[in-house]
Amino acid sequence: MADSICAISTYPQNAAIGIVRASGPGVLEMAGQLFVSRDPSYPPFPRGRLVVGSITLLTRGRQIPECLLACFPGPRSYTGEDVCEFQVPGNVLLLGEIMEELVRLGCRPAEKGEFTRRAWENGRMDLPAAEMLNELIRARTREGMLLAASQMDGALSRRIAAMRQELVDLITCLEAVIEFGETEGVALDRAAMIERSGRLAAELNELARSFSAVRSLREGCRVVIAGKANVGKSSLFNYLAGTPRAIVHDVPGTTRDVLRETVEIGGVTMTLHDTAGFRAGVVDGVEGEGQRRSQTAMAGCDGMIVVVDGSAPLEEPDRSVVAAARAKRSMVIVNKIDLGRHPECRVDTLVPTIEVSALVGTNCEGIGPLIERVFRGESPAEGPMVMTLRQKRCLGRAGEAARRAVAGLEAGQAEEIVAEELRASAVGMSELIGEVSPQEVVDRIFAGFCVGK
Ligand SMILES: Nc1nc2c(ncn2[C@@H]2O[C@H](COP(=O)(O)OP(=O)(O)OP(=O)(O)O)[C@@H](O)[C@H]2O)c(=O)[nH]1
Ligand SMILES: [Mg+2]
Repeated sequence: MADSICAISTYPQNAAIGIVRASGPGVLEMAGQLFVSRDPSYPPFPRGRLVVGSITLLTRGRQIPECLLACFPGPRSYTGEDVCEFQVPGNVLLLGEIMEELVRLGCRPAEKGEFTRRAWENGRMDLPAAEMLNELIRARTREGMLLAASQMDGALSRRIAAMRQELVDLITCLEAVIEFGETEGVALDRAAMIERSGRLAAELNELARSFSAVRSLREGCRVVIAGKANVGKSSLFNYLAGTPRAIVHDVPGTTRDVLRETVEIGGVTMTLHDTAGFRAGVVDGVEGEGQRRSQTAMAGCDGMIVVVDGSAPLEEPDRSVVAAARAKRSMVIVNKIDLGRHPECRVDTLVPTIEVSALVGTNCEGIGPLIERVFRGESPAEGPMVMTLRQKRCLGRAGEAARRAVAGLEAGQAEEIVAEELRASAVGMSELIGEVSPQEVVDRIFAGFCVGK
């Protein structure tokens, strides 16, 4: 039988309210020992209702007034076990004292995510829903938070379970042919089999694709501001960040480290990266290292804002940065137009471009709408979506195996081999919904949670 656990579930900082939670055998009795209800008819405490009273710190012989207690007898509780929650004035020392009392009465401090792990182990929640809960807690963008919330209804697991049922049917057909093909003349309808497994593979593929569509919504788009040295990247970075975060200086090669600032522009959440400018011939020293960091940032980003100096001819570093940007979502800002427009500053017309002066402010109000147009994430379709890398990998394995099965069927491979691939696909699906789940995978998932969740 599981032991009993307790944890401070609120952020460990003095606040209006703090919550200590306990789950496992005996916690309702412990609550009865610690909590004195204002209403003398309790305990037993009513299910899920907040009861007003005080907490007795038994070791100190003191009463803490203005406390609330909620009890949830298992199995209809968050963890599936008996659960109690104390809501108390949010002093960290007080929360610690309550923890000590609970430990003295038989609880042990919970590990990260242990409440939710128990919920999963007791069938109160499937693995994707537990992951979504963690995404919801950890989301850094509003869109990501809302998306995670919308994914907690178990739709992904239901969809996967339905697909796996279809796979099982296909495998059963193949097994019948393998078993009775020769003796009883059971024949395989290959065309139908190809059609059905092809549809499954396509569906898996489509689900896996939803991962990249939701990623930028969830994490915010990573956008690098790049270009030649001294063109005004840091000036624009500061303008967009709304704060003089980066040093602006007339000496080329001012910025060396990559500076990051998360901003919301026109409803698009993004993390802007200001980078060291490129200068032909500079490869060594601090500036050379800065340029290498710029290259790394450019390689790893989702989108780019290229800045060029509109008052000067386009040079080599400009051209290669524009070329790198073409492979991504990107836009060009032609800066310094207050100094006049140089006829040889012709930018690739395929990339959306705006001409501004960061110094004077000319046209800067047009940057936001362009950013919105270029970097707004695709709105993910309705329905189940894949939101964690683990889920995507499981889907990837399931999808690849399904595609191999289709290829095998088309190439006239033996039923045994095709059935093996379909079984591999089913394993990927089972892993995704957590029915087959290696210990270390589960450990890793719950280690990503907060203590107390
Ligand atoms: N005339 C004019 N000067 C500008 C404009 N934008 C920036 N500058 C000036 O250009 C110089 C370089 O600006 P920064 O923003 O530091 O340029 P940077 O691209 O970050 O430069 P590095 O970090 O060295 O690569 C500064 O003196 C700015 O004041 C502009 O629109 N017009
Ligand atoms: Mg700079």
